[in-house]
Amino acid sequence: MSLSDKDKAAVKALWAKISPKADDIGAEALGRMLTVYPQTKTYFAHWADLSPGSGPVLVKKHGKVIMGAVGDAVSKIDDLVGGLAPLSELHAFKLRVDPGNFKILAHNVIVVIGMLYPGDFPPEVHMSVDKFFQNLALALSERYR
Ligand code: HNI
Repeated sequence: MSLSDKDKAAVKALWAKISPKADDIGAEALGRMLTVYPQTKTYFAHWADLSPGSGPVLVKKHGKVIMGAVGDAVSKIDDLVGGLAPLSELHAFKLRVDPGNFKILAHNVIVVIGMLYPGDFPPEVHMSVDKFFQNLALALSERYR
């Protein structure tokens, strides 16, 4: 399921369009993941309080961090495994995030892109973006083996 040149072009074009709003997309996607898939909250237990007060502030801050890494991955689209190796290492050995969760977050990001940019997200683009996130999730899972 490797990315074709057409997939790569579609992902880069969409990213160019949406990246100015990456922080908002990240916050909305992370917030939805924590609400809709509450099992993912366990990894953020050290944030202590995920609701009212400080919750949204931390979600916003971390949504930005995650989307920064997604943007970085877009720039390394030709070598996601190599480009994301340090991040894979961190999630595998330090954070110990079950790699199944990468697909859950990717799903939420895709939902939010579709919500905010319906006109830029026809099925063909959706498919290329989905493939990109599948590859990103696979690259992040690399160091677990
Ligand atoms: Ni993730 C920290 C990127 C998925 C739990 N994560 C980071 C950092 C980046 C990042 C960047 C900051 C690294 C650093 O401090 O050097 N994470 C990504 C990306 C994805 C992803 C690109 C997938 C698209 N992370 C997930 C998922 C979970 C997750 C699915 C858990 C459900 N990540 C964490 C946790 C931290 C983290 C926990 C540490 C947060 C903190 O502030 O302590």
